[in-house]
Amino acid sequence: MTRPETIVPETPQPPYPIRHKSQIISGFGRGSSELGIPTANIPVHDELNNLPTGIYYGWCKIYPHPQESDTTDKRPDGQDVLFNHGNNLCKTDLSTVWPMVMSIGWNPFYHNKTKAAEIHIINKFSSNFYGADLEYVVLGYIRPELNYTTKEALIKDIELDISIAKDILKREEYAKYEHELE
Ligand code: RBF
Ligand code: MG
Repeated sequence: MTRPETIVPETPQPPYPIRHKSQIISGFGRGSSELGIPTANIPVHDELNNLPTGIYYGWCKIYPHPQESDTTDKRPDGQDVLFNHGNNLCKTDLSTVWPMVMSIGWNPFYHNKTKAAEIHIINKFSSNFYGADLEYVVLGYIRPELNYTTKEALIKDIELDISIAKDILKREEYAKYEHELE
């Protein structure tokens, strides 16, 4: 399938806005290391599970998880991940409402066996924040999940998603939802 054109309504249409707060869980660890596009994985709760698989846009905010000490968790492949629960983030990282893109689905390029929901925050952070809480509001749909013949083609499409999301979120009718998370 070739990438279909993104249709953007004047204002977010039902079922959007979809707003939630979830704790970041460990993913496959590929976003950062393989694609250079880190994603915060979150549980696929019912409201996300009911959406068509694909790529979405919206706003999000990070909160340190109310827990003082670091812990470790295991990735699906058994590798250990350090959970700092967002305690290392600076004031600006925590007070900003960030633009985001979200992927919900099976990652056909990687043949995942379970459905994942992942948020890429459009900003360069100096460290990770596994175990922190993410509050997010999903405002619309960009495109379906696609398969690719190369990793570079997947990265190129994700970069286009990011640029589309940034443009949409600048529009007044979409920008105003930023204040719902403040
Ligand atoms: N994976 C796919 O297999 N196909 C896609 O079309 C696809 N689109 C994505 C779009 C965005 C904005 C993001 C953040 C991720 C996307 N992914 C896609 C998921 C990607 O494969 C995943 O983030 C990494 O494998 C890390 O888990
Ligand atoms: Mg991830």
